[in-house]
Amino acid sequence: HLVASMEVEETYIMVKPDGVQRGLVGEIISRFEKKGFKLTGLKLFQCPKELAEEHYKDLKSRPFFPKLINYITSGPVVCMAWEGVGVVASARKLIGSTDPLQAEPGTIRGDLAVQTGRNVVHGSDSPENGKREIGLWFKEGELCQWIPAQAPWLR
Ligand code: FUP
Repeated sequence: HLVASMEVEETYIMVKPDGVQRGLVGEIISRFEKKGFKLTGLKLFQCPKELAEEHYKDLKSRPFFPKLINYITSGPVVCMAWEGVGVVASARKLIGSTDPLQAEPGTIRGDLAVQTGRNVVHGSDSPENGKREIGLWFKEGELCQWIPAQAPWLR
């Protein structure tokens, strides 16, 4: 079990349109950088409706689905791929609960948001979805594999 828990994972993190509009991009990126995860992909992107629907396909039957798609496509988002040991679950902790009013202070949503429908950031909920979502949002040449020269402990 020790070996399994040390596995390097990748997760898809996205600053949603409200985060971009409110000028929270730098603040949100900082939280993951300071934690010690490695950025492997980053871009500002206007999401087409079809991609938003594919990304959230598991929520298709939910009543809020049309509003969710409108929200995600309402302006540019910042797409990120992050890599690290245990990054999927750790990023979810840094992000906080889906409902920002329930999210703990110290988390991104707990500190920066009040509405579930405007919760500023997305993070993959499993290593499988991390891979799936990075594949959806990034083309191959857009990702970088690198070793932090001054900080090999981030590897
Ligand atoms: P999370 O993994 O925390 O992003 O939450 P979910 O995958 O359950 O939901 C995805 C997005 O759907 C949320 F970020 C916001 C939206 N949502 C609503 O608008 N209303 C809800 O009741 C639940 C989710």
